Amino acid sequence: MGSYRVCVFFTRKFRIVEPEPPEDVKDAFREYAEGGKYMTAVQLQRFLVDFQGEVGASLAHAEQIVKQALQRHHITKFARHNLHLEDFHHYLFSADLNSPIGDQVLCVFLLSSSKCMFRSNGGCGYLKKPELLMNVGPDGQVFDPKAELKVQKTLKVKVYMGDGWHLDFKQTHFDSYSPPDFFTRVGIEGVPADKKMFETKIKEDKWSPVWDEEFKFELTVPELALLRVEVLDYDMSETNDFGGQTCLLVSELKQGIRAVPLYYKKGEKLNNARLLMRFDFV
Ligand SMILES: [Ca+2]
Repeated sequence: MGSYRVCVFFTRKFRIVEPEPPEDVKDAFREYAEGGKYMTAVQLQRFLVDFQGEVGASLAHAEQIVKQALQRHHITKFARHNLHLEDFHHYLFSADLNSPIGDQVLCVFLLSSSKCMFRSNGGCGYLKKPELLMNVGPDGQVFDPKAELKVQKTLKVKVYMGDGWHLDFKQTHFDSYSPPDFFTRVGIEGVPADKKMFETKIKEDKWSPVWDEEFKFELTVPELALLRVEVLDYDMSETNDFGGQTCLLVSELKQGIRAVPLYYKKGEKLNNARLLMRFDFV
């Protein structure tokens, strides 16, 4: 009898509860669907241009997104051509459809060596040196990262939520008797003045943590700034367990609400684990 009860308890503890879309997503849906129940491709296009900063986003592109976002429903016959709030959220939280950077430059931070590896279209490449480093002043002076620099850009980074770990890891991978206790580290690697690291709160016993926390980075040399993101499972008695990481070139970062895929330490992509984040330059 006793063991039966324990078993039931575990089942309950391990159940995956899908969090609902964050308020920002609901607000954006309300605004761009103009109070309606569905968002049309035309309204989505306006969202892409205004909110996501994708100035060149065409209607055809928006229609393509609607099609892809609806694919999960397997609607065939009476296909609808607009998005429900859940579809809109699904699109935003899809690492395949809504990545935070272009295809060309994706860099993965290798914690062990403190080096950045850049992947271009699946292959490996090296980042072109920012022009700043190649410019030589009229008197032959070169860029000095230690000189007093003015803030050029402020980057606001919001970490809404995470999901997908339960598909990439065993139930007992992080903690043996309960779901993981995830928190996210968000930081800037760059010139000394720009380096900074923040942490979200720890969300106990959640496979799909919701943080909704915002951090601000004042950047003096945004050209050299890398945004580092790392998810960890907090453990009181041992070292925290690694839950994925990424490293994004700030100059390549797309504004707006984005799905951020995560990588293992050696640079391989986690199939499902990802974060929903927002980036804004002010
Ligand atoms: Ca833990």
